[in-house]
Amino acid sequence: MKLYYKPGACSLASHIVLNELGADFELEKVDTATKRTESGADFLEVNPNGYVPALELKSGDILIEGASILQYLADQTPSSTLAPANGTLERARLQQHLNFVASELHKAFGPFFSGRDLSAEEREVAVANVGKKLSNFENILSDGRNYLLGGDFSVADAYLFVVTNWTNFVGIDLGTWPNVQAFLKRAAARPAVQASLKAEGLLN
Ligand SMILES: N[C@@H](CCC(=O)N[C@@H](CS)C(=O)NCC(=O)O)C(=O)O
Repeated sequence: MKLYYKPGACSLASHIVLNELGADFELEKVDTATKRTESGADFLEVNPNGYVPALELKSGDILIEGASILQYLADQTPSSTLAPANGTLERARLQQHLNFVASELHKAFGPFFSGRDLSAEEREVAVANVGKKLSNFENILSDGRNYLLGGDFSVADAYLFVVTNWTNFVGIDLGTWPNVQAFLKRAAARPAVQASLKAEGLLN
């Protein structure tokens, strides 16, 4: 398998899950501005939408969309605790969290990554919007659970980790969301997370 990624981007969640599973995989870095991969290939031939993550399977099939890739990877090892069995309420709950991270929290960071400087007012609106979405997870984690589904780290936690970690890059203080802050620290300490951050050049 080959994961097309950009350092620190949402593709990091798939990278973390590959490492959590101990999977055999290669990485290929993508410059999403030029749409070229590090080997010089045209990334638009891999994903015509031009964004990471994209997963190339041994068969040559390409899977895109982070939430699909994460679940596909977990399902390759049914004994793993990264995703509950298909058809169960727990699996639907996992999908609820994945969808919220993708369509609500991830998208709320859009203004920060627009490539232009935000005015003070625009920044205030964008920070408030991220905060509103973080509160969803603050509430879920407020019963003392370690991870979104309860005890075990799941693929939704990998995605939530990556996106909440962006608060460090855009200067949002997580002090208002102490349970999310503790979650971030807990997830960051996982060996698979550390290995992925290191491989993407995000740790010294
Ligand atoms: N709907 C896609 C969105 C992926 C996405 O937003 N990727 C970003 C990085 S986090 C990207 O590659 N942006 C570069 C671009 O769109 O040119 C998914 O959920 O996988």
